[in-house]
Amino acid sequence: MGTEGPAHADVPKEWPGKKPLHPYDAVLARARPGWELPEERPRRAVSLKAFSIDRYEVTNGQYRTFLAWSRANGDHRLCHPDEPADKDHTPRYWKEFNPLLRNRDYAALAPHETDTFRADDRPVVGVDWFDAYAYAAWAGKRLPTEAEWELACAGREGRRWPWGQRWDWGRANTGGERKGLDSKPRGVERDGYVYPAPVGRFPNGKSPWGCEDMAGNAAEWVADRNPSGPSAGLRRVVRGGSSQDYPSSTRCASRSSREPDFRTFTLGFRCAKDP
Ligand SMILES: [Ca+2]
Repeated sequence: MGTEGPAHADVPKEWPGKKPLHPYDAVLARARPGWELPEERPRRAVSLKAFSIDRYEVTNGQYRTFLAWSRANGDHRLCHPDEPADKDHTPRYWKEFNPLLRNRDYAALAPHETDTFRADDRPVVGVDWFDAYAYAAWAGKRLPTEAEWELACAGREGRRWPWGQRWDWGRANTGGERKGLDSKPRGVERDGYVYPAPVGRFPNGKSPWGCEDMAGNAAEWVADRNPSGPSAGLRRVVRGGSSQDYPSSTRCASRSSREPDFRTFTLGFRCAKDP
């Protein structure tokens, strides 16, 4: 285990058969209260205006409709002003697979099918922040702010994960289980999905607001820059973790950021809307 302190209460101190603790245990253990990562601090109250937010991540099927419109019209007037000229909004994995996914050893360990990143009922991934912004505007919506996203995930009671305070492998599509994070043998994909699952496949993991797949499945772009404020950075914030992240990275307060033109097979989005 790591040096942070005693293991999280949800993590057995010893595996069956007295197997020593795996280093990955420390990753889950950070979910303990008070062990939040530095970028999650300080906690502060934020006042929000009324808003609505999507129940599901935006799917390939929904995005396909937008893309057809975008290609037919070549109209980028709704797009973000910083978007590169004549941008192609096609998701990356509708066109190609990156070297990691083409790697034979990786594909054997984590196989994917042609439809894994293209099926209508799965979240669209391989979209960058400009794609997400453009889709939301086309749909008459917008990207949620980071604060809106967190409220929709954690509720007013500030849940650690969308369903509550304790980690539960059956409530989200995350990673980690193949590394032996729980008492199952290493290599078992306990939630059934290495990559994004069809949206809404884990209804027991819904948030107090009824939003699904906020923990895991596709990680989600939000509107904010990171860092925010007067010296705002170029990167945009990503929330919720993905199908390949450890449970600690799928907490409602967990956050990361990426350059706005970054595309990967774990990253999608959902939309919000003013009432
Ligand atoms: Ca998600």
